[in-house]
Amino acid sequence: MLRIAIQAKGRLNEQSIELLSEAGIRVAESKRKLISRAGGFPLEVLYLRDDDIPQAVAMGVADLGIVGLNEVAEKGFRVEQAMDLGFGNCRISLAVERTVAYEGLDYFRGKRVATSYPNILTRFFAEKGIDAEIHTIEGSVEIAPAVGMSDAIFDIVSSGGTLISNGLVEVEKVFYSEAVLIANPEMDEAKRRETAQLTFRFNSILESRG
Ligand code: PRT
Ligand code: ZN
Repeated sequence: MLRIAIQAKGRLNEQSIELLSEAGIRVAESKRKLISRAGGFPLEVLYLRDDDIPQAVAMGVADLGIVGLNEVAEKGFRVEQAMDLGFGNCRISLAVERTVAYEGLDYFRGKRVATSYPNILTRFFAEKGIDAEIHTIEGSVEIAPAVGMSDAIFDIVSSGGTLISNGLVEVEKVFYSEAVLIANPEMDEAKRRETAQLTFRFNSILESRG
């Protein structure tokens, strides 16, 4: 039987459950349970924090996972990217204070940038030959410039409202993300066949959504 890890609570939880349910898979919404047996498909659902999903799938604790591509790219665990799921769209962007006269990436040389995505940002700056100071902080990254902790931030943006209300402007869109289905690379043949049935159902749903 396949086991899929989904976010226990948060932005991706509801749409993950909805996708499964549209695929004819009944999933308990009980967020207190760590694991539950689905109805309508030979599947177990494991409820985790999104941060832990790439590792759980890489280790084979779960065969599959639904998680933001941003988490997959940041964590760097070896997983297969089975399909894009068309929800949870966002980007990770560099933003500076409104008062800065921004003229390009050179601005970031020697600057302090606060982020929860240090690996993605390190790769980006290395590619562009920018030497900046990356400060990793968990949560409330958007307040770092105002409190003097950083000169800029690298954070998730969707509507842009959070940046505006913190006096920041988005200056570089670096990484585009959406929810993806990831798979353990060492699944056996039987599990691969079950996964193919699942992705077939998911693809039909995404097509009908248009
Ligand atoms: O508890 P757990 O660790 O599981 O959850 P979490 O708090 O780490 O993540 P959660 O639930 O906030 O987000 C889960 C995933 O949703 C992310 O990893 C992204 O893939 C995706 N996603 C899509 C977003 C957003 N949109 C988003 N807007 N994640 C976070 N945000 C934040 C953003 O950081 C900003 O501060 O929402 C705020 C508002 O954004 P604006 O631009 O709409 O104002
Ligand atoms: Zn998280």
